[in-house]
Amino acid sequence: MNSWIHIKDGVVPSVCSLDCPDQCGLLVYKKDGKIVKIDGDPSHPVTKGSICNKVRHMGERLYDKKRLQTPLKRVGPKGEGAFEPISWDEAIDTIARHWQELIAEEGAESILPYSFYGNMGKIHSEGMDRRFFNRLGASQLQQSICSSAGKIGYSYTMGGSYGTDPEDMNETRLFIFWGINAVSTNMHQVMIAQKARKKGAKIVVIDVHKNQTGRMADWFIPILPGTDSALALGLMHILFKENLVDRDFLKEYTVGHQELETHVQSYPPQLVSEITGVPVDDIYQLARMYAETSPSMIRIGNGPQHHDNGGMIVRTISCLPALTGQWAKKGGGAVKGNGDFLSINSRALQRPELRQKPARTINMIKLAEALQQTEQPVRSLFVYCSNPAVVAPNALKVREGLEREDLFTVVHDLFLTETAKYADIVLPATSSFENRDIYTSSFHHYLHLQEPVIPPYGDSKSNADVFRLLAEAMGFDEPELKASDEELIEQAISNVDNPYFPATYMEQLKEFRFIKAKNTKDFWKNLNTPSGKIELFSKKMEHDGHPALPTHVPLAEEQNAPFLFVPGPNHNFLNSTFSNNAKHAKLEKEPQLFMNQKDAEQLGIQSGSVVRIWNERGECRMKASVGDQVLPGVVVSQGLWADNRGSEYLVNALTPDRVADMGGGAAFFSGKVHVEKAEKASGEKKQQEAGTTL
Ligand SMILES: Nc1nc2c(c(=O)[nH]1)N[C@H]1C(S)=C(S)[C@@H](COP(=O)(O)OP(=O)(O)OC[C@H]3O[C@@H](n4cnc5c(=O)[nH]c(N)nc54)[C@H](O)[C@@H]3O)O[C@H]1N2
Ligand SMILES: Nc1nc2c(c(=O)[nH]1)N[C@H]1C(S)=C(S)[C@@H](COP(=O)(O)OP(=O)(O)OC[C@H]3O[C@@H](n4cnc5c(=O)[nH]c(N)nc54)[C@H](O)[C@@H]3O)O[C@H]1N2
Ligand code: SF4
Ligand SMILES: [Mo]
Repeated sequence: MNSWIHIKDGVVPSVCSLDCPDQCGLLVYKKDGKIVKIDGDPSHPVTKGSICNKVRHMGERLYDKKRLQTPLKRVGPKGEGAFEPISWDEAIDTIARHWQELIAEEGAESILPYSFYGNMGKIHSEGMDRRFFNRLGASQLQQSICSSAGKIGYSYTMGGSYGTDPEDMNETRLFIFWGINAVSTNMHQVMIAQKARKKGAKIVVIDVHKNQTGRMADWFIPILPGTDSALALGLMHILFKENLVDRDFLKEYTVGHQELETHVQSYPPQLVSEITGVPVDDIYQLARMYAETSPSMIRIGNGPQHHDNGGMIVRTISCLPALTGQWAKKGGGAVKGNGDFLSINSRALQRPELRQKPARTINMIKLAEALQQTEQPVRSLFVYCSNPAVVAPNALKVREGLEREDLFTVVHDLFLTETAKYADIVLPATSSFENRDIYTSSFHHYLHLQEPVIPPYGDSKSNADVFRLLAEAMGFDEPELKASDEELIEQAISNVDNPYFPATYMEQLKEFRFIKAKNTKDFWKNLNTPSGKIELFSKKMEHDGHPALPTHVPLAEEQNAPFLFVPGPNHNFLNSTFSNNAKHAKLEKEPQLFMNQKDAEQLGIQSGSVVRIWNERGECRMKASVGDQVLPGVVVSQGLWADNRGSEYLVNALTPDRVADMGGGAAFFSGKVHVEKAEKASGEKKQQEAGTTL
């Protein structure tokens, strides 16, 4: 296979590995063997040479002085960050010895792998690691933190993550960005919409926060958090009542349209307006615009599904395109995710048969609880591609768990993250530019090959290499645990049981680097739902304990605090990635709490006032930004910040670890908080005293 490692000076192709829908094709510029510039690959059919600022500045992260170069062992209290370097031999031996003892005394289920998608590469995020933990017999992790509620909700209607092809969206006349901050989180979707807008297309944004995406819209519709099902049902009410639906399409390609028509009579615009905060006239106007403007596509974001009722919200919104027959129009429909067009042979990659007996599954949202349970306790945690001390809900409780003296924690990462500070052993990870891997996008329809661009940094090792070493140290001699990255790729893309998967062979991947899913055009005519059709009425949902028809379900009642708190991601970080890199933190400046003028006046808060935000789970401090960006009763912050200023920006100190209605998903945005004017940010005080900045 190719490797660009030995090219000292020149431009080589690559792909972005971050957990972002766009999955951009990249060109990496090398000088004297180092990466000096990262740019977009103009030959990529969707991302077309443009990339975000975060990755433009990726070099600062790759060569950041704080990047880990050797394994470390802890020499101070957990959480403090005192470590000293050790060799790989010592690190791997220490882990293997601990695990052998634990397995003998308490069983392999006392070991919990904790990972997410800090690197989206299939081989390194769900390849050799899975084989190893299957063979070990460790507890399994339900990877529910991101989009699982929405994915399940969408799948009830559409049978999986299948939606409109972004390459057809130049035809689209109406874009509805529904709970997606696309300017920050899906920039190529915005570029496509902006281009269509030049030909007359309209962009509508429905969000709880008028952020940069809302400001770019032709029409911004503010909505109360967790009420989107009601709005979608109100739109359906009008579409049926005014006979704006495509009855031929409904008859041929859906099940349950008659039941739905009767059902939505109980969502009249007046009631919907009271639930959602959207004026009655706007509900009528949006319904008529949706019926009259075609093709239209709804880009469903992750925001609405980070609520207690998030699965049902996405389930409900995903019924809309069928009502007006949008699926039959080029550039019409919806996208929640497109990942299933390129699902690979995950059985061949992960080898579930290596597991000798079933093991429990722990939901990653419930990490705090899992670390505190005394019956069948978790006694060892292996964290990779994730930073739970910052990103997991109820984060102070997570940190309490990580402090347990009887918990043996290993963290594999590029940096000494907040989580790594609690580890007994820290292992240095390569960046994706140092690895070989394959990537599939959740937005466009391309499979990518990544070949190594630079050699491993310092003594760092890739995820797959670490698990190969651990397998050897544990005395596992199955050949599956010795396979090379290239063999893993080969297995992952061979004999794929997916009609859309391109007949891809290594040679083609090497030649073209990105290959498109095939025959996706009329996917909606033959779906993976029980009926094969678009299911407006779903028996499967009923069977799973949900209403069979789309329904508005109110948020769980929390404690008696006045504000719903929506702490989403920000522009310059990728979840907590980059929050520890000076360049990106500087671009982002500091987090703010957006609040409505009316609420602020009552509390004597002005823009720039430092506010204390708290509930029974924890407390945060940041500056207020007062205006009309959010509705009364709602406060919004952006960014998952590293502990640059103590933990005062740790928004997950406040978030609930309740599980959403579907897929074991997270309810980050359904928590309630109190807000009051504070004296000064405590970190700011400390910084002023010490005269330091980040
Ligand atoms: N720059 C940047 N890009 C990223 C990320 C990042 O951290 N930074 N993270 C990546 C990841 S892992 C993901 S999952 C995606 C997430 O990206 P998005 O899909 O954009 O999801 P969020 O930003 O979580 O939320 C989207 C919007 O939903 C709004 N919202 C919250 N609750 C509701 C609601 O009840 N109804 C409505 N209508 N809107 C609501 C929020 O105000 C926000 O503007 O982005 C990816 N891309
Ligand atoms: N309050 C609030 N919390 C949220 C969200 C929110 O909107 N609001 N969003 C949620 C969502 S959608 C998501 S997806 C999660 C994301 O949560 P995480 O998946 O934990 O994402 P990151 O914070 O980016 O952490 C990824 C870590 O992986 C490391 N890493 C990168 N590449 C590799 C590699 O190849 N090997 C190893 N071993 N490590 C690597 C990075 O250095 C980084 O420390 O956060 C969730 N948390
Ligand atoms: S983070 Fe997203 S937009 Fe930025 S380069 Fe990567 S894939 Fe492209
Ligand atoms: Mo995510």
